[in-house]
Amino acid sequence: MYKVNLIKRSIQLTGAILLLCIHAKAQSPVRMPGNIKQVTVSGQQVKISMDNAFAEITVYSPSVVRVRMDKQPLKADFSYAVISKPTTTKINVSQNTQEIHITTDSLQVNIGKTPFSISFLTPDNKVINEDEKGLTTSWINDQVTTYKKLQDNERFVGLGEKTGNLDRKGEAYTNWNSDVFGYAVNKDPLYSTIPFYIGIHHQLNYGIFFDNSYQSDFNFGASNNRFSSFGARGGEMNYYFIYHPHLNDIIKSYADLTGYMPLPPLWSLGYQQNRYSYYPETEVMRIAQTLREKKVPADGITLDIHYMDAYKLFTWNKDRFPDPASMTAKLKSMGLHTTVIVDPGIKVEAGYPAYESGKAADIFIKYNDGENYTGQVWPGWCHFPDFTSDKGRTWWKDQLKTYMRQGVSGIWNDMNEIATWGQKMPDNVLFSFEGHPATHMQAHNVYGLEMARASYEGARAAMKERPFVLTRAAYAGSQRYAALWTGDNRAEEDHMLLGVRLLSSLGLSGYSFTGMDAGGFTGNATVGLYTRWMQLAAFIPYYRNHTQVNTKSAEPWAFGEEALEIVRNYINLRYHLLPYLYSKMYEASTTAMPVVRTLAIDNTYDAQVYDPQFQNQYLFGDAFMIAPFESSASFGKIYFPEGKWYNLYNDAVTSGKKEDITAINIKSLPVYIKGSSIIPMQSLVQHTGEQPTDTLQLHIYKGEQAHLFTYYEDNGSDYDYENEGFYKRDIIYSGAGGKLTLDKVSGHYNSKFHYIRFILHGFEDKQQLTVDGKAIGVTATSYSFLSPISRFDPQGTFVPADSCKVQQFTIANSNQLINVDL
Ligand code: NBV
Repeated sequence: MYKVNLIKRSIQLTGAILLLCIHAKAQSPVRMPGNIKQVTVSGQQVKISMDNAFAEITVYSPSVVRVRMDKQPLKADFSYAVISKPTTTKINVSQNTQEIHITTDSLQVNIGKTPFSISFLTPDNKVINEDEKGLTTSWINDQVTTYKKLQDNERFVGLGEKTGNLDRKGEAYTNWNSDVFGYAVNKDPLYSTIPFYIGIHHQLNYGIFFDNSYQSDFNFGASNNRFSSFGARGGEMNYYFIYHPHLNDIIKSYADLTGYMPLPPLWSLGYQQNRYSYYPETEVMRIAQTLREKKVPADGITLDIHYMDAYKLFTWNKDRFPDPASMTAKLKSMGLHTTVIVDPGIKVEAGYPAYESGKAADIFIKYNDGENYTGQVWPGWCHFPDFTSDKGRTWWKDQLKTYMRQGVSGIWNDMNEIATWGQKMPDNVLFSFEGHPATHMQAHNVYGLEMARASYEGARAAMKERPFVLTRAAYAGSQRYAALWTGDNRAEEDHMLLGVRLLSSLGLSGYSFTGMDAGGFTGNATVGLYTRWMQLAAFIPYYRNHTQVNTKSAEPWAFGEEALEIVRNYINLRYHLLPYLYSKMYEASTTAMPVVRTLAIDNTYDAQVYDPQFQNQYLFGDAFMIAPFESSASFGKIYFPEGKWYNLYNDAVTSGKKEDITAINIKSLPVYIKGSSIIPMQSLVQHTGEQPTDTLQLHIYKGEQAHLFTYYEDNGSDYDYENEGFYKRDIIYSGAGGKLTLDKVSGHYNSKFHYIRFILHGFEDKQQLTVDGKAIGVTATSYSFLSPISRFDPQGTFVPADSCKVQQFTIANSNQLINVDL
């Protein structure tokens, strides 16, 4: 009996222990991938099965490797962001019991087998990035996260439109496109999702693009000292690892995956006057005439929601705008292009043509029971087009044609997060996702991207000229279709400075055509803040002044005569700089090198550029360093990175790698030119349709470094440039050697400039120099980038602006090689 009992007990005990073990294992709410069980290599791809997960590692190029993982076998591949396929790359794959080893010419990938973990190394075995052992990739229910070891002194930059410091170390962020009216300077998330960041440590840089459209979370060592991580609330782990020694190449590889911006129409780089809202037509015309009378150069006027009849999309309020086509024509004859706002909400109203035709075409997003989703926004209760279906986009493109027929040149996509009153669109609303239905949870962050796509493709198809398309919400890839502005900021000093960082971060994230509401959207700017912000925005690609309904007027003349003079000076300078800016936008469209360039791109390992007191400084293109300060500042501390820097206004030189304190006043924004820069400029015009004089001014700044500037010109309006209808030449300054070469021109467009005036800064006084071996006379003159200002003179006469002592000479422009010995 006793024996039987003992046996029974021990059986019970073993059972209990066994149960406990099973229970403990099954109970961990965090699911790990486990050990690798099977490996299949096919071409550039390694397929892996693990105890609890599946993975696919694909080499896209020597520097780009994609990692996909899921709890179940991987589904068919699909992305709204990525438009490229792997390029044929020489790789080598080997394995032993411990690990799989993949090598390319630029990178080694080591995949640990027991358990799964991945690390990326340079060819000479330096760790660039590695999974945090023990955490690697895991799932909590449907949420998937990858944890990377936090490297010593690691920095993180990018992640698109994100508040906070340039270096994001210690911060965490969420991506969920949100309508954030009058957001706080530390608000997160804002309107767009660009899940791409760059990590920097030990003189190594890498990029990670996490392509997952669900709500995603990034942690750069916030509340922990162990890892950086990225994860999403659904979908698969799907990231691209990019390694290059230089940040610009990392950004370019990201653009190779997600696309480049199209070359914008030249007019969209001119100044654009906005307000919520200009109406009726007489008011629009008054603004247009005042711009011209007051000699404020401008190229665009934007119509906000009040142009519509009761906010109904694709309609005009006929009392306010009786004949839109004739109004846009009148504006065009004055050199002003019209942009109209479009919101995705289509009012549910019997008889309203857009509603009826949308219903008939069955293009609205729906609940899972098939009923159209109805949400409330400007016009009242609305349905929303499904931009994730071809049918939805085609319907939208068709509707847009009305605007194009009426002479509209720009489409401004607003509220496309999707924003609805209450902002909580139900999760069980379904989107087509190109025929593979997805819930709102998966589709939310790409809705803005696909709306921008439909608007771009629609406008492009309906007009001969290039359209201007603007968007508020975005996902990675939106740069292919639209410019982006940073939404409803506030007329406050720290918002102006935050705006600069948002644009710098967007630039790091492949977005070059960006801007912000200069002057601030909510509230009323002080005269100083308005003036400073408008100066700053002259050095931002999308130059827009905008303000909220019921705020004070914010046109350049609304802040008094002095502010007008100063602001006009900078708008003038912007127009003088159009040949430079257009060339830089061309560069961005071909290399993704941003136009608002944080100093971290060229000075990645210089700790000073991340210092919060210097982090707002940026380069506009490659030549201008802008130092933004609060408008009330009378002194500012500036950091000059390596190189030689000229004060824009008087050519005073500061050598690099040092801080300097400078006196600041509101009449001029602190701007410095990097030694060796090449800056093409033109004479003043009131709009881009007006011809400048036929002389291109080519400013050359003496420096030690060699420098190449690609000069680019075309007709600025249509697609002829796709058939070589451009005028392009490399201009090379040898630096120390003192030689300047204008390479042979490529393309068959005739430059508008028949002469080139060389304006030399910092060169010795010479009476002559040689061009193509022939001596040519040089004149010493003074040169001012700004016009005199009356403000500082109590007598009312003009006080001359600061000027630079330069040397000038002019030659006839020729398409052949031109050699100048400086
Ligand atoms: O359409 C009105 C505004 C627009 O002016 C602004 O630029 C957008 O960001 N729009 C938001 C709608 C809501 C404003 C409170």
